[in-house]
Amino acid sequence: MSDAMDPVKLMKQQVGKAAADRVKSGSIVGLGTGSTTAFAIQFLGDRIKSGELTDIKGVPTSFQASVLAKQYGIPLTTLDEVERIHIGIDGADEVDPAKNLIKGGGAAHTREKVVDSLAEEFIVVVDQSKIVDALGSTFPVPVEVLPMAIAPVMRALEKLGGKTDLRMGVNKDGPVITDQGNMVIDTKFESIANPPELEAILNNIPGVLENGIFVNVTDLVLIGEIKDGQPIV
Ligand code: ABF
Repeated sequence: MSDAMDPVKLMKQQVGKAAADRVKSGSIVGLGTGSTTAFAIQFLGDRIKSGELTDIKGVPTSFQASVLAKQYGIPLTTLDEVERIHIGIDGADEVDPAKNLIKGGGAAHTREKVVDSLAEEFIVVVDQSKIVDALGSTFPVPVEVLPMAIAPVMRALEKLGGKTDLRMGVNKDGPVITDQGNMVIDTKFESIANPPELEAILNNIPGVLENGIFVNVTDLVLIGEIKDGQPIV
């Protein structure tokens, strides 16, 4: 099967397009990270190129998002220059029934939380596999940590009942380094009964920059699935 025919890829494309279609001319757009959002960025660029969308500025959540935005011709701005973000589009690793999220599989959750939480309308783009009954069912909570505080933060996370793993790069020859120059401790909890409480507790550990629990941020979840071999949103 050729790459273009891969139904999962087609489904991500459709979800990304559905999100990009909701952007209106004159908007400041939060540009998320990950493979699904990458399609939204591509479709936004297509709409700008065709002249259908005008006066768009993007606020990237990561180096990856800014590279893609430049590649697809989306003008960028920063939070120093704009007072509002009209619409944000981003992926997630888990989504619970209250639309709370676990994010950070791409190690970009610190900037994502800044940008996503400022969006007046925040849209999450995911496939069906990311929908869970309760956060933490499948995915660990990514915790971004100052490198000099890795050991004490790991001990503090273990004391809270988390199973910790310093995230390593694909070749396992060194830790993943975030866009801010920090490291990520993936922390698996048996269950997360109270996401807002755990989010606050984790961020209160000295040395922690941000964790991947996102509460009360999401307005809309666009879910892609494959039915009878066909991708649908
Ligand atoms: C970012 O990319 C993350 O917060 C999340 O971890 C991941 C989702 O990526 P994908 O769309 O590739 O599954 O949004």
